[in-house]
Amino acid sequence: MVSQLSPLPDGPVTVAGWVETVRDQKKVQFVILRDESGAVQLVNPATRDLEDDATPEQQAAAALTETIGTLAHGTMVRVTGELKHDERVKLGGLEVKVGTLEVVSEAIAETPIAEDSSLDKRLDWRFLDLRRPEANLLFRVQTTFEHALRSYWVERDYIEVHTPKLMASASESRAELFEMEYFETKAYLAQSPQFFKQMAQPAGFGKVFEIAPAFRADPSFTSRHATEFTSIDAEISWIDSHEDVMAMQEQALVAAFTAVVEKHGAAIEAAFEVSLSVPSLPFPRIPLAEARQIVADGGYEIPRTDGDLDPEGERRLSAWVKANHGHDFVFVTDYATGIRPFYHMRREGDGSITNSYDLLYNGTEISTGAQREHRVDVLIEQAKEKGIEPEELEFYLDFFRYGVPPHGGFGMGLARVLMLMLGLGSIRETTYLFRGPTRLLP
Ligand code: AMO
Repeated sequence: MVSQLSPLPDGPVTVAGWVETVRDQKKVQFVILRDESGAVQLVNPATRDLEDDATPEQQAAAALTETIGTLAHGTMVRVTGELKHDERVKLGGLEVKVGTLEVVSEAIAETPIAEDSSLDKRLDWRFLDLRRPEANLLFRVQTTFEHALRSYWVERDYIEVHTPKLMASASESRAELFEMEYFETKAYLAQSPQFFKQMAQPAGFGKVFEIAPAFRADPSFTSRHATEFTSIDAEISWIDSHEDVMAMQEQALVAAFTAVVEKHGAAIEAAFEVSLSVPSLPFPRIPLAEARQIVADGGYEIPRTDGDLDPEGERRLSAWVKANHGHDFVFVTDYATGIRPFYHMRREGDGSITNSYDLLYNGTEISTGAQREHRVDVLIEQAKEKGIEPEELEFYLDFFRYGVPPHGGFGMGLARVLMLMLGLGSIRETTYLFRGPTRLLP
């Protein structure tokens, strides 16, 4: 690894990676060699125009010069040479004088993408796009973030579940359902592990989490929607209200942000010009009606008629929270029954409000959570009210007929968290391979 060269003393080394650039001057050649850990300058005194009586060494040197002169960007090479520490060298004060250079895998000379290529073009060539150091860092941040969440839950005795992604029914809006032939019947791709993470509660699992794909047949092309995304879900038993779910989620996020800041804070600042800090506890909480008023007072009329915030409303609310509470996160609570799914528990004494919330981060929704309705008769009524025939959901309703503790949980989009954490413009950047209405390749 290139990064392992630095502490080595001057002397013989072997290093491998891909060619970033070649500067082929008359008397000397410079190659920038990169791997995922960094870049190093290779140097080779050029040997050209040999006399007829050239020695075998001179012929080998001329062959090396010719090889280096034809190296295309991206070519994979293995090099042996002499390492020299020299402060004048820009890339980390290191230089390797080439002894031998083996071309391990040639690259086509014309690279299909450049720094100024459109995002769509870069996604066409995602494996080349991912060679950018910032992209590599991004997925290291993702690894740390996910790992820290897993650790947080595992240390607290959660069980990790893997729910099926082939389903017999919708769990969220039917408008966003992928339907497929399934032998003699139809199947649907899971929009969320919702039903099956809830199933863990009557199963006596108590606390579960899952990090897995979710699918939405959403034809939108916004910067925050994908047709397949990684959903981080958790569900816990014996809660008093959604407040317990929010408390668990904010603590898990603080643990994950702490890990990311500790491990990558400086690199994130250098690559993305974002000074990431660990959010303070508790995150602010604002009921939806109040949130709408704050946005209205700020001079923005939310065009949606269903009572929810729209993306501009979310941005404005977050800006207000930042200015007034100094916080990047805000829980918007108390969503109206009309804009929530049938399985959300409604407020005791006020059926127009649910025990639910959305979590906004840097201006965008990253998560939805709620206490679930666990009383089967109430659940059936709420399903009917939303136009869902209880017969379609018998398997789910059965979960609530044999004893079930009060419970709740949340779902959170991984790519959205990363996009907002690193100040990037789209989840297309923060998804390893993005899937949208017009993208199934690569
Ligand atoms: P919801 O539908 O709000 O809730 O989804 C939860 C979170 O998942 C992410 N998300 C998406 N990310 C990318 N592309 C999409 N098309 C997309 N749709 C959703 C968002 C969103 O906040 N079952 C509930 C969760 C629960 O109550 O536990 C649910 O799925 O970050």
